[in-house]
Amino acid sequence: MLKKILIANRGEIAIRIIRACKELGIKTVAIYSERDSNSLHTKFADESVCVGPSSSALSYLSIPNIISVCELTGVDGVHPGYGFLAESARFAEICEENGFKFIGPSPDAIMASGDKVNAKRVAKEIGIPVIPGTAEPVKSIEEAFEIANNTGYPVIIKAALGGGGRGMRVVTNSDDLQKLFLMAKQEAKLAFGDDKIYIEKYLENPRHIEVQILAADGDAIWLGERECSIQRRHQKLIEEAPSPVVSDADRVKLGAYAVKLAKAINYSSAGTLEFLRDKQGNFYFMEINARIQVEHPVSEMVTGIDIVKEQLNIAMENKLNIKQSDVKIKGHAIECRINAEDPLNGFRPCPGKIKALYIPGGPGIRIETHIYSGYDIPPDYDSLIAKLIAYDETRPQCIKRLERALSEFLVEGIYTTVSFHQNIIKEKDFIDGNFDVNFIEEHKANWDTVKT
Ligand code: MV4
Repeated sequence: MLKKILIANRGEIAIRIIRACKELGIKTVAIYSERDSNSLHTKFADESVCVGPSSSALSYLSIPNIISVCELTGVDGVHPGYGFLAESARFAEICEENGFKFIGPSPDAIMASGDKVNAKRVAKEIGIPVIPGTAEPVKSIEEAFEIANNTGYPVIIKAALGGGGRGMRVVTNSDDLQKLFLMAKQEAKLAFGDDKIYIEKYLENPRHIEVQILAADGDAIWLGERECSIQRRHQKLIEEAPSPVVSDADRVKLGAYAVKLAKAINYSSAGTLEFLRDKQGNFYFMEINARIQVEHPVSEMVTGIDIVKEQLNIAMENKLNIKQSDVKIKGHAIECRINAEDPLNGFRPCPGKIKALYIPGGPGIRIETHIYSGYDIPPDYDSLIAKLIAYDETRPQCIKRLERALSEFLVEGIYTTVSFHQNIIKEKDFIDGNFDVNFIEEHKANWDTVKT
């Protein structure tokens, strides 16, 4: 039983978790940095405790400070949200060692997911398609040449502990391989403390499609996919469910892959499996995200399942209370991530005071945000200020609803990416569902609200 939990996060996701707890009768403890003393999550929680100065490293990432607050307030669990300590196997382990239930996967499952080469090897072993290339870390330059010659150029070099686009290098011909191989190794060592790297065939113009799962005690179910190809510099901007290009047969196939892999690594809690889809429509498993994700609401809208409540339930009962046959995908949902950034100035972050605010509403509109009129956005953290989610029966209706809600969104005092989203959803290729991960790069020249 969870009577009281600590939320090791801030912003909209801390509020999302507090809301789920309130509805389940679980008491909440918020933590905050000195800079966040006026942040909304501190007001919504039953208790809130300062864990350090503005710097994340000394507050939201300080394991000793957070564990001290757990002890001080007598919680029996910790929800990490996303980012910060969400995928730290060490943090999950320390929580458990001190008797605080970690509301997420086990340390072993976090580690198995965090090592991309390992996840890929396991996937391949159980018959899930993976991108051609190495199944083991590449040790020598000779080996790198052999793999690249076998798959053919271009190839991509990735860090085993990278993910999310960090530490990647595309190699277009054999002349560049040695140099980029050594650079990638060095960078991986610096960024991730581990120089393990691997090589894959580079897929041109892929789509990023991910599958939401819930798992507990050897059991797992899938909740459909999310289309996440609309992104800029590896930051997702728009996510939707279902994907405009995934057929019912594909969905069942992807779901079966996801469940099989979740069981193979004994995964528990909510998680996501990322796939790339090539131009021919083939799917390849890429990596596992061992956390609740920013874009989870679109899956919630089309399934009617509260994924955060399910995470809490799994942590309490160590079993799933939903059967696969209960999961039905209905309607269409699209999420826009609204950032405090200036699209006319290279998406420079724009912290500062919100002078006036109108938050859209009406039928089929859901907003996840921590901002309010008078709130001073601190410069120290992620620039996400709101998620606008539209839901309707069909994709065309959903786009019209989203357009209507974006036009109602009023944030004065700072620059936001609302206008940028208005540009995106007006593009014919977006409306037609005809896009891939290069959509923004290929279309931004058409938009008068964007300068990079
Ligand atoms: C790739 C790829 C093409 N071929 N791997 C970027 C994020 C990281 N998770 C993997 N990524 C990619 N891996 C191969 N073999 C292209 C990307 C990629 C990408 C993937 C998903 C979403 C946006 C992307 C943007 C650029 C490149």
